[in-house]
Amino acid sequence: MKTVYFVTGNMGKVKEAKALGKEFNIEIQQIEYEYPELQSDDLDIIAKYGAECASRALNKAVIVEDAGLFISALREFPGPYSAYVFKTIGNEGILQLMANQKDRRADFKSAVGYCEPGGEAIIFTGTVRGEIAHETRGEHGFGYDPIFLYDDRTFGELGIGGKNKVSHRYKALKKFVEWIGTKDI
Ligand code: ITT
Repeated sequence: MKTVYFVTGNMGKVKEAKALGKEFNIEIQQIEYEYPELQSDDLDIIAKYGAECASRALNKAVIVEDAGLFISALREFPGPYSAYVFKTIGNEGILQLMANQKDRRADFKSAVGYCEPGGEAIIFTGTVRGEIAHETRGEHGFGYDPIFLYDDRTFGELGIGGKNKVSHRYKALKKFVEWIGTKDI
């Protein structure tokens, strides 16, 4: 079985990646290492730089992932600043910003960067369209999951099984594992 090293401090991401790994017969192992995060509006650029730094520092082939919530009515806020905004204003803050908004469309986006030491990163992306709920719902997941409505349920209500069928992260990681499956690594 192939082993893929996922550099992240986010256990929610690790659980989802491990569930996908089971499905595709790939072992996902977490490495906790804080690689530098570029300031950019573009998740691909952040993931590319992060994967290159992490693989060089750890001298290993690794993946990193950068993800974010892009809300249409807020002109794509919080986007690449999603981690910081979650830590500061959180879901309640987003619900307040959206209180009088009719347009509730939002996208979760994911960019997975794979890099071998000294090499250039390859990027795999995934997006899921949903809506911002009017209140938090559900106990599963992490981050913005309780306010992200997919059809009539939030990701917080869906749990990993349901979320992994449709999520941004699942789509990006699936592209990656399908690609790595064809490589002799
Ligand atoms: P690492 O960088 O260590 O992987 P992180 O939590 O800092 O972990 P990001 O920089 O990608 O990850 O931050 C994205 C933030 O966006 C994350 O902290 C969550 O608050 C939110 N987010 C991303 N994907 C999400 C998802 O699937 N469900 C809910 N919130 C998500």
